[in-house]
Formats: sequence, C-alpha cells, structure tokens
Amino acid sequence: MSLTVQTVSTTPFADQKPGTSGLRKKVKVFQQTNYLENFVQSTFNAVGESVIKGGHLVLGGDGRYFNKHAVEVILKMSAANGVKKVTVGQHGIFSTPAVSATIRKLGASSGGIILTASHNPGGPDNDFGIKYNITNGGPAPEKITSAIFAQSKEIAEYKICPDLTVDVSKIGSCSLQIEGLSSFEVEIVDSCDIYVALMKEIFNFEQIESFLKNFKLNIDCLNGVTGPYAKRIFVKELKCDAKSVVNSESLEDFGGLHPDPNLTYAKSLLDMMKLGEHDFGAAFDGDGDRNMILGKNGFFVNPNDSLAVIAANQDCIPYFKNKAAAGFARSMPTGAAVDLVAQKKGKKCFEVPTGWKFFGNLMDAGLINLCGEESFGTGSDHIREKDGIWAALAWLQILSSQSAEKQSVEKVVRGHWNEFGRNFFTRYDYEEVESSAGAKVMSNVEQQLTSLKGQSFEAMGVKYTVALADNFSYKDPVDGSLTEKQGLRIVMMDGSRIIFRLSGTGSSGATIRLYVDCFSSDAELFDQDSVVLKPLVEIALKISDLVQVTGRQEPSVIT
Ligand code: VG1
Ligand code: CO
Repeated sequence: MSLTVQTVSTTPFADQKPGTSGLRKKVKVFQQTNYLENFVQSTFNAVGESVIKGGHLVLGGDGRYFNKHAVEVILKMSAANGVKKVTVGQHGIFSTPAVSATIRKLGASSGGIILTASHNPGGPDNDFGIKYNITNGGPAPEKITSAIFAQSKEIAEYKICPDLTVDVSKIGSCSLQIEGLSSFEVEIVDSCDIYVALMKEIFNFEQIESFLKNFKLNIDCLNGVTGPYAKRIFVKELKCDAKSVVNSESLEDFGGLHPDPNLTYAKSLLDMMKLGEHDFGAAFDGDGDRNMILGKNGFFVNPNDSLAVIAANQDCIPYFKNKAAAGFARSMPTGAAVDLVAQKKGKKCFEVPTGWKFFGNLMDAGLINLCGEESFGTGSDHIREKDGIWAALAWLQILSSQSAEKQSVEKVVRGHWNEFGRNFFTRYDYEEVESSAGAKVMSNVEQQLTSLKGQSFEAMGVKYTVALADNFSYKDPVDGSLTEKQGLRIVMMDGSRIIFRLSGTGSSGATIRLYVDCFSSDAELFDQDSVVLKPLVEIALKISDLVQVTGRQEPSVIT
C-alpha cells in the first residue's frame, strides 16, 4: 500500500526571513498552524526540484523542545516532495558539526536540515530554529536564504504525506511507498559515529590520550546536544574519568541553562575552574558548534586568541600537516590576532561578514583551511560549520605537543602574546532592547559615518583619531557576490576599532553588539584589558548615545 500525498493550501507569513544562521523564533511562533510547514516548503521550493526530487537529505537537531515534532513533519514533507532518502540522527538528534560531517561523508545530494536555535535558550517558552545546509555541508549562502525568504512570501500550498510515521528511536532503515513517486527511504543512524571517526582521522588520539593521564579535564555540555559526543570522545576514546564531562544529558530545555559558552552563561564552569583542580575547561553551545576554552584557575582564552593560537600551532595537528598552502579567515568583528599569524607565515587572511556561511566558498576553493569568529566559533575545512569539540581537541593536541614545562593553557597563550603582541578585545551585548531603540542607536552612528573621519575623541586621558568609518561590505572573492551593510566600523589611526552591529539570531526585540579591539606589544599592559579597552568603550557609547537611547546602564553580557 502506498502513502497518499496531500497538497495543503496555506497563506504566507511575513516574518520568515532567515537571519545570521537560519530562522529563529519563539517556539510559540513555530507552533502556529502551517508556520513550520510553510518554511520547509519554501526551502524545498527555493532549493529547487532538481536538488530535492530523488535526492538524499540529512536531518536532525539539537534536541530542544519542538525538535521531535519538527522531525516528524519534515519527514512527511520530504517524502511528499519526492526526496529519495533521509538520513536522520537517532531520536532526531544531531549536533550541527555532525550534520555537516554527515552530509559530506554520505555525499547527501539534497544537503541537510538542522533544527536548532543554537545558543538561545530552549523549552516551550523559548526559542526554536531551522536552517538549511547545502551539499558542501555548510549553511546555505545568502543567494539561497534570500530565495527561501522570497518563496515564503508567496507560498500558497505545501505537500505532505500525513499518514507517514517513522520510529526514529531505533537505528536502522525502512522503505516506504509513496503515491505517484518512487520509494522513500529513512535511515536512522547513531549521530556520533561519522563525527567521531572524523575526529580520529584529524587528531592523534593516542598522543592526546597519553597526555590526558596527567591533565585533568572539565568539559561542560550545558545540557546541549554535545553530551553524547563528549562522552564518546573524552570518556570512551580518550579514557578520561566519567566525571570529566558534566551537564551531559541532552535536555529539551537544557535543564534551564542558557547554552551559550561565555563567561556569563557558563559561569559555573568558570567557578569550577577557579578552584584550581582542573587543567583544562571547555563548554559548548546548544547545537555544539561553539566553544569556550579555559585554563587552570579559570584562565580565559579569548576566542580571537584561540583562533590565532591554533593557527600558529597548526603543525601540531596531523590533519593540517599536508595542507600548508591554505590561508586563514575571520569575521570582520573578530580581533586581528590571526592576521598577525598569517603575516608571519606568509599566508593570506580573509575578512568576511559575521556568520559561518561566508567561509564556505573560501574553503571550497582551497583558499583557507582555518577560520573563526569572536563569538566563540572556531573551525577548519574538515567540515563547513564551526565545531566546538574539534576546537577543544585542537587545544589538547597543541598542549600535548608542547615541552613538559609549557603544557598549560595560560603558558601557551602568554607565549603567543610575547611572540606576536596582544590583540585586546571586548564585546558588549545589549540583549532584548526595544527594536526601535536598537534601530536608533544604529542610525545615530550611521549618520555620523561620513563626518567621523579625522575627528578626535578623548576618554580617560587617551586620544584617538578616526581614520575610517564605514558600513562593512564584502565581495566574495570566489563568486563575486556582494553583501552589504554588515556592521558599522570606526577604525582609529592606530588600528583600534569600534564596531556596532545588530544581532541576526535573536528572537525578540533587538540585540545590539558593540565590539571594541586594539593592539599592543607592550608586555606591561598584557594583564590590563580594561585599562586598554575602556577608553574606546567610552568613546563608542558617546558616539552612539547608547545609554540614553536604550536606558541600559550596563550590557547584558560582556565578553
Ligand atoms: C551570532 C554571532 C555570529 C555567529 C552566529 C551563529 O550572530 O555573532 O558570529 O555566527 O551567532 O552562531 P549574531 O547575528 O547574533 O551576531 V550559532 O552558534 O548561534 O549558530
Ligand atoms: Co551554535
């Protein structure tokens, strides 16, 4: 007996514009009749029948509330739209890096769908998200996300097999007959297998394992999707004590935790590390693509430095040994520490807009093999997403390759500063500001862009003169596409920068991000972050009038 395909009439929603990384909304928004269905059909329509029909799709999410329901709906719609095969993570769960690895490994011709709102909290009153990844394993580029948005504004119907049900809790395959179409296969896999195998190809696990005999880990999964991966890798493969991995149950509401690995939301990890009992700490976000690295006594590794340290020590990682030619990349607001490494190594360093989707073309073209963002994202061309566990393993491989007296996170970072100088960085996030206030702060700055050049500002006795002020735009060197209005930049004569951006991942109101960075090679200043950065923050607040406009005396999060 074959399953019937139904064509259901629907009307468009006006707000299905994918942001920095897919569509993110409150669960309540996704629960509106046809909301999810519209977006999925718009995605299939935008990608096109030639890619979807007869194709192979990878599907899974970070396990947050609504994940289960979304998997069921997407399976029913994939079948009705003629997809030939869907590979689903067991229980519908897959970390973002694992989806990317799986798409690539299996050569999934229709790409993949990832269900996550990443670092945003989960549960019935919190966020859900969905994004489409292309066949290279990476987030869909702007060309596709704009097409999805265009489709979502015109959609009149979607296709679904209402009676299709698949038990995704059991590993195995099943084949179903769909009316008027060929068979539809669902393959349920252990979502860790392909990912773990890939990590074992990239790193020298024996070396890390023997190093970890005397090096104590504290890995915090914040009850996100990485729990099972971390247990497999750190406990089973690398033989660490089971207590090395905490908050390792993937929960629908992340146990009430905010799965964002930074000093505010992963404070419990920081506090644990401060006790001095562990040598290395790491935390990951809800979907497993972000990482925060801490050293003994809570020594914080800024993500800009983390990227630069990995770049400088690439040769310690077996995967990179034969890939010496490729360059590096970072998002525009990311501090330029990695640029200095590139310079020293005679490599190119690209600067792209915020969002991992901008790295994909550079990787596919072999121009870069390592990249990162200040927002706790680090990754390489082993996949096309940033990768939290990979970053922790990269650090462990680097540490295990140091001489005995240098096997400490802090020593590696300080050694790096001594060699290259230090790029100081801070980010102020003003979360859930009223949308109109967010827009006003941006327009305050934008209006001054043309007049700022040449102006001098003084704060706390330090004087800066503006060398450049613009709205960042990026021309992709591979396909020539132009992406405009990616952040307001004020660059000072000495290279120090102030950047304003509105977040594209929030689900309510506006989140203003203020990024400040500067450089010094004066070792006396290396421990005086706030002394070095504070004047620039003050100047930024003055130029934007942020406190007055938003009524916020302090940011919600400081990195
Ligand atoms: C934020 C970060 C950005 C990151 C994006 C997705 O975007 O700033 O660097 O790529 O989140 O990360 P925005 O637009 O809110 O600044 V994840 O881990 O949420 O997929
Ligand atoms: Co994420």
